[in-house]
Amino acid sequence: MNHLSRRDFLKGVAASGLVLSSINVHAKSYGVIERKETTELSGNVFHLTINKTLVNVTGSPSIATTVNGMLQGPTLRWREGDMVTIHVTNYLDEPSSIHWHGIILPYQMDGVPGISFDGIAPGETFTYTFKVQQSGTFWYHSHSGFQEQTGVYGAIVIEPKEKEPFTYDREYVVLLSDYSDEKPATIYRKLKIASDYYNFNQRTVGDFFAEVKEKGFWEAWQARKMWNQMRMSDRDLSDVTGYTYTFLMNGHSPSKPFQALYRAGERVRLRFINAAAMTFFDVRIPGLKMRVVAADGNNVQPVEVDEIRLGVAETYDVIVEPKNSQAYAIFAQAMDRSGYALGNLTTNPNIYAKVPKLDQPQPLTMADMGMGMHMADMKKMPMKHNKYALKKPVPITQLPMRWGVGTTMRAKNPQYRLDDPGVGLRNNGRRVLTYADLRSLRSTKDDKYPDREIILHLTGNMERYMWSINGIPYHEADPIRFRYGERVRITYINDTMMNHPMHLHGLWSDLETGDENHLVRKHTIISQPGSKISFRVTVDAKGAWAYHCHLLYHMKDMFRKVVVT
Ligand SMILES: [Cu+2]
Repeated sequence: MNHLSRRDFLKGVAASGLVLSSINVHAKSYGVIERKETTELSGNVFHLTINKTLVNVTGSPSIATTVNGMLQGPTLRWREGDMVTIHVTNYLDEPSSIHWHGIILPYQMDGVPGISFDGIAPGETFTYTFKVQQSGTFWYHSHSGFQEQTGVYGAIVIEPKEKEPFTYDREYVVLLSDYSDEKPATIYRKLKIASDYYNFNQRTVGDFFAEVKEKGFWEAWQARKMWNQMRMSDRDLSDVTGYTYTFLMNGHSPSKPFQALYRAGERVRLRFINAAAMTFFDVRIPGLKMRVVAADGNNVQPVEVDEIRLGVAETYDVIVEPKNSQAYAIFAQAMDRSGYALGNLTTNPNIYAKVPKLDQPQPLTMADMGMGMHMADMKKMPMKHNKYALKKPVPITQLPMRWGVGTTMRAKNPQYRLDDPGVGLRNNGRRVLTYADLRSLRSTKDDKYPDREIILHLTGNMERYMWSINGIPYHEADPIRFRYGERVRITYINDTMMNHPMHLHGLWSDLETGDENHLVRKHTIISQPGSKISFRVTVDAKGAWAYHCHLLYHMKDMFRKVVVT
């Protein structure tokens, strides 16, 4: 029930002149519409509406917020070089917005309320218009409140001006998301009360004895002691899990999987997009190799893998060549193994692939806590951190830092771990894509060398579910200032036990993956727990930009405004 604030009440009195009729003042509602099938829209001019929509994702009805009544929203197909105009009308009872994730555009068109524009008030229309200067797979989502969790997202496919360096016969968007019948505000409140509310993977006494058997009592005891001292759990992989989430692929729950049809002999391009609020997905198609051809919309040197981890907001394009008219499962496990999204790649929609079993969840290691290498982990994980160091150091700009109640965790010995597939994917017998595998197709040999470096600590207090950058939450932080034309190297030190998918708006992030001549261009970079990672930014767009962790319930505080002058 909406509660009528005193201010609204008085406004109503003034407007109507009658006390009795003022009771209707809050009934300003645009109603609830029925869910429609997701479709594709193309051209230069688009009309989008944001509506409350009745959906049934989990078996019981709930109210989602959607674009054009679709969960997920319509796929927008643009052409590189075109001017596009998008009219967005907000039929919610609260402000809304659409942000075009990874799209290079003037900052006033970026769609972040409070930074790019004022947001779209209820009943109002905002018109976005900009020139499309890139191609590939991207997505859009609301940047207001928790609307992204409840359905305001969709795919963007941009056709390139020039021929692509690969060919295919057919393509599908494969957009992954997480849906809950619980209200996002309720989820957030529960996390604030108990950060492990949704985590049912906690350790048992039996686990400890299994560990003793494997490692010997002393080592097992030491490891447990350390975790306890840090008041952390090595089973805390995701804040929000399959306990409340249903994982969707193109809006389909696993009980009625998304169907991707193919004909024998075809090469199929799959455009994977992680549009989830909180969930990292590990994607594989048992029986098929995936040839990765693009990361975050940018072409890379092709690499064949069995499995890909998609952090929240990342995209990967792959090409697969299914054989023998078989049915294949497109299997996207949540990182904590509490559930999966599912698709069926098949020649016959009546034939379903066998669904693989969920992997066993793996605990975090001491390396994930930034405690350097445990002997047992050392054997498992190749270390080549020298490769990731800057050849010639540059001046470091010191930014304000606050250690205290908001920073209960600290990585003592953070390492570059670009060749680490991450917790849950190590030594699983499959070829898993890592950042070290990514090389841009274009040469970056002649790109400007960094002028300076900034170091950002990703910080938090897990028990109190507080998140921040350099120990300072957004509402207490000064903007980060960049000079137009400079090239900045940014290094993250992740002092927490969570993966944070960090997204810098408006400017590309050129990730140092170990090959100086082929830095890979991304818009979202996963910072692994307890690790270090560096990328470079050419500051080529003036204005104010948002910069934040893309986990929806971290975003409010693990956020900065970036000002380019
Ligand atoms: Cu985060």
